[in-house]
Amino acid sequence: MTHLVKKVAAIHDLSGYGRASLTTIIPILSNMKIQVCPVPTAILSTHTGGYEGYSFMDLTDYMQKHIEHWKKLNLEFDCIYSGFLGSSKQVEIVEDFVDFFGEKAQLVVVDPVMGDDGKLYETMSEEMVKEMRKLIQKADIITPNYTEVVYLLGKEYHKNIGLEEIKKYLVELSTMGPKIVIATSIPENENHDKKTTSVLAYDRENNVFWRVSCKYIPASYPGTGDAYASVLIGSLLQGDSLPVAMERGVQFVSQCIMSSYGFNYPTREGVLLERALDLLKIPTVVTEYEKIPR
Ligand code: PXL
Repeated sequence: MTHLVKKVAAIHDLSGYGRASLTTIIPILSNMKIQVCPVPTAILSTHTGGYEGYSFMDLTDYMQKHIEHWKKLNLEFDCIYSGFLGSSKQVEIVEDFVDFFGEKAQLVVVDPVMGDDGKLYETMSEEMVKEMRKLIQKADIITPNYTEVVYLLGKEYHKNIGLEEIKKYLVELSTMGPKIVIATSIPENENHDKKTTSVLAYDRENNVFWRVSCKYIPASYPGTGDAYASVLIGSLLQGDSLPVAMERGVQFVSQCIMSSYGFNYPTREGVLLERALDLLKIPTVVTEYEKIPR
C-alpha cells in the first residue's frame, strides 16, 4: 500500500514568509499527487532575498536525530531532493542520507542552492561552495541556476555566455558525478527584439542536450528555482520524459511570474503561487523543447 502515492524526502529550510523552499515545494508536489516528507535544514523568519534582520536557526544538530528516527523506521522514498542547506557541515549529513536511503530511490536530485545573479546568498560561503562540489557527486540530477554553475566550476560570471561554452560547462559538471545536469536562468543574447532565457540539460547516459527557451521577464522572484525543480521532479515521478519535465517546469514558473508581474507585486514576496497551483492538474501541451546537437 505504501506505493499508492510516491514519496519525496525534501531536505530544505523552512522560511516562514516569502514563498521559497518548503513552502513552495510542498504545495507543488502535493498538487502533483506526491507526498513530501521534509527534513528541515534551518528555520528562518523570511527567506534571505530582500528582508532585513531575518532570524535564522541552523538545524545541523537536530537533523541527525530526525534522520536517525527515519532510519529506525526503515522508511523508503522514491526521490531524495536536497536544496538550501543551513551550514556546510550539512553536506555530510545529506551524503549519509543518500547512502542510506538512496538505493531504493528512483531519483536523487541535488539543487545546489547557493546564489543568483552572479552572487552568493547572504548565508552562503566559499566553504559551502567547496562542500556542494562534493554533494553533487552523489546526485542523479542537479539543477543549478547559471550563477551556481559558475560557482561550482570556479569560473568567472559573465552574462553573454555562448551556447558552446555553456554546453562545455554542463559536460564538465556531469563528469563530477551527476548523470543529468539541468542549468536554469541561462542568459541568452537578444533574439531580434525579444529577449529570451533558457533551461539547458545535458544527459550524459544518452549523450544529448535538451533546451527549453522562453520569454525573459525582467523581474526576479525568490523561490522560482525551488518551484522549477519541484515541477521537474513531480513530472519525472509521474513518468514524463526529461524534456517534457523540463518544459512543464518552464511553463509553470513562467505562469507564476506572469501572474505576479502583472500586478506590480513586490518581488520579495515570491510569486503568486496559490493562483497558479491549479495549472499542475491540467494536461500540459508541450511545444517548445528542442534537442541540441552535441
Ligand atoms: O529559493 C532559494 C532559497 C531557499 N531558502 C532560503 C533562501 C533562498 C533564496 O533566497 O533565502 C532561506
